[in-house]
Amino acid sequence: MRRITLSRYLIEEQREKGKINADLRLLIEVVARACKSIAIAIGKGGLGGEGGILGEAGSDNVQGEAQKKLDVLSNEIFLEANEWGGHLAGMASEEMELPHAIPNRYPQGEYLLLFDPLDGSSNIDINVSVGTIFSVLRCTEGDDPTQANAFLQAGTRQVAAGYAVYGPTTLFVLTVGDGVVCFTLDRELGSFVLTQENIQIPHDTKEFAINMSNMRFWEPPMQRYVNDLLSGKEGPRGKDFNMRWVASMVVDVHRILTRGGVFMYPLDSKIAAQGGKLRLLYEANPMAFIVEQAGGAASTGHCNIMDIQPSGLHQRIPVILGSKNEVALAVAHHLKD
Ligand code: P6P
Repeated sequence: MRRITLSRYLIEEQREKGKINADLRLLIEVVARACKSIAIAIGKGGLGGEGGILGEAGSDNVQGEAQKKLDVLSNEIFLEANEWGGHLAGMASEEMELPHAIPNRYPQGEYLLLFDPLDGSSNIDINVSVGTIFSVLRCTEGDDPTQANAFLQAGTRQVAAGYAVYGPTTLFVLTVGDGVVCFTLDRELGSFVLTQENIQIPHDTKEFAINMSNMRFWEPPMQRYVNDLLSGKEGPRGKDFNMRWVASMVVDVHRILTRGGVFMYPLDSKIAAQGGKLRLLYEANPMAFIVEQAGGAASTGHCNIMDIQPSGLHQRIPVILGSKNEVALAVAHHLKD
């Protein structure tokens, strides 16, 4: 494979395909640089700073979830890296209730950056891979980027999305609407190098990802669908299935991008009042954009995720995404009811 760095890939997407402009190219490069900084911080684990950077921060985020020290640090890294470049109108994060306004001392750009700075952070203390998820929108003319309303745009309006995986290797997966590419951090160079291009998710699969401990709380369609998977060869599917659940969405989605599968976090009666577990704007939408660009599908069970008109910055929704024929079968169960 050609040894293409992220910078060269972005320049070629801009110069030869006109897929992005200079500001979006700068935005993505700055996001990738912030992910490198997060990877370094995570790599220090218990060695970083006084008493290490593992463990609880002693605060809760807007979701009411106990923050890890690295949640707070990763959020700060993203804000500091992105606010001065002149490419952003504003930022929104899982870790902050309200949007982050670009300080007046810096110029403003046309883009809105939404992110989950450290997804799967419950895995940090047990040294399991975690990641960062980001989504890019344009600020609509006349919208106030300091207000949540400017960010409440359907996923189909995303201009770019991606994630980083902090694992045995540090990966940066990206779409700018021209397919999905994956870069691997060359730690000697300090650059992300293209290692997979035109990623395609197999349309069928024998592997599903879901937190089975919630089964008794699911709605009937999801129970029926998963029971069919569990029935295996003797059941209506006529084949056996394997199950994986890392509890880091970025890792479960990256496995699906790599070898197919279906990832589900359905409604359950414990979280029905919240609308689901995963957040629409900075988890479900960016992952849906990536999965669809890789030939997969992403649904709530009742509609395509990217068609949803958001009602709130931290809105949660049920998620079924991955191999498109498998997603279609899960959706069919929901449409029967
Ligand atoms: P559970 C991580 O907290 C996260 O938001 C996703 O990354 C992951 O898929 C899910 O929650 C795990 O949820 O209920 O299995 O801990």
